[in-house]
Amino acid sequence: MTRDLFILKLHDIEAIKFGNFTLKSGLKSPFYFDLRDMISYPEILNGIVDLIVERIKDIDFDYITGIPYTALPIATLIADITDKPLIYVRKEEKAYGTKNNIIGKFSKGGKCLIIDDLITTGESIIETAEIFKKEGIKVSDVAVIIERSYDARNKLKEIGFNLHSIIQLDEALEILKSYNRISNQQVSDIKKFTRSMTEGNIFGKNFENKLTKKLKEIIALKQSNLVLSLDVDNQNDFFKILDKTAEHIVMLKTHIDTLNDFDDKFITLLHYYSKKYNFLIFEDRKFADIGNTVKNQYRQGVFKISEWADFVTVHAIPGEGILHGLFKGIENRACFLLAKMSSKGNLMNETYSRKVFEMGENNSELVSGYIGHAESKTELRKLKNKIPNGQLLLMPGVKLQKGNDDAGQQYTTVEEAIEGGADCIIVGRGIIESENPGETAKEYKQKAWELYKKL
Ligand code: 5BU
Repeated sequence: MTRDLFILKLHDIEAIKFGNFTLKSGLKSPFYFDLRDMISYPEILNGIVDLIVERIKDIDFDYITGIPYTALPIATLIADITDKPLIYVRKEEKAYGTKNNIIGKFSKGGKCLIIDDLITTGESIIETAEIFKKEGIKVSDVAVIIERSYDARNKLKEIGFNLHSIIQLDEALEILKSYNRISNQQVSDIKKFTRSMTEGNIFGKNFENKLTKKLKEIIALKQSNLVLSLDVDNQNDFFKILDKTAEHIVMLKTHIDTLNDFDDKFITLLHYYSKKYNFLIFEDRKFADIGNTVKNQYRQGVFKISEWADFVTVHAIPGEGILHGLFKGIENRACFLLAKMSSKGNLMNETYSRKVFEMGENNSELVSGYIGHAESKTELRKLKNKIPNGQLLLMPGVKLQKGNDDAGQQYTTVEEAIEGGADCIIVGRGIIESENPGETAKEYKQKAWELYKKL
């Protein structure tokens, strides 16, 4: 079987899929590989075995192994053709008896060729090689079917392993494109995605800080994308509404300086609710001064925001000094940068938003995501596509119906927001001015979650 035909067949059986997939890490990927079912198609299985046998014919090795589960049957067939003994590492550690983690007969000093189906980070290959090493088995060559990332090759090289791949991701994309299975746009989206994964997520910086992760966990756990903006002027109304809505929200957004009767008890009660109902606290302070000033505004004064708010909002306009001023010496806090406001005629244009994303990407340990708004899902999607992987898009200016208020606020619908790529919707008056805020919050939550699940 040729490599072209092999890739086309993988596409036919949906072992290679294109669309919008959420990976285990929560990242959204434009493509997905799952080669597990390949073993049930004899023609494809034989095809790949032949391609691997051809690829490894000049390599010197004594044993062969496949990483369970997918690569193990493949390695078995190759062991038969090449007449080499098969050994493998058990997937679950043995709980009793001799701690024999390698199955099969081998002698110390032998050299083992590792086979795997996909390589992304190289972690599972390295883990397997370590187990072999402990038992005196050497590894210097690794053969994989699809090489998804280039950094893995370099990483393996650094530790003295040669990687032999049947096909690299870019080659597979070219083949599929030449047979009109995917468009030029899809190819460029996938390349953009893998580039940002390689640069940002796997070996170097992780664009997902601890608080981003926590928020994503709460979203998944509470099956909600709802952030409530509880803009009322007194504690009594505040806690009355919170009591009815807390179970539905992932984050509570405050404008602490609009409360007429703020006192320390407010913070104590707010914390009680956030623990009881598992939501994060987000003070929409919109800091916008030089680093030294925001440092004091954040820590001092009546509100001492840094002591109680998990997140704050920050304007990128003063430059990144604002982030360093805010968070220096402070742990477990992060912010959302304002990328595109919801108010009519705001001056944040595309170039500005792009620069904001750059600043957020360079400071991902402090920036969990962005506030962005667009009138339609197409426009919002354009914004979303520029957001670094792992960071979030929160959208204000959302109501059940489109419209405006009399002070420049523009509303679009839950559908436009979620289908355009918002990870959370920020809703204020749509909920707090309703007759029954608890029921309305539930309605927003369910509507958003239904749409979000379908993406
Ligand atoms: P509303 O009642 O749903 O319109 O409230 C929206 C909230 O979100 C309100 O607290 C605003 O200050 C906040 N907001 C916004 O509406 N638009 C923006 O671009 C940003 C914040 Br940033």
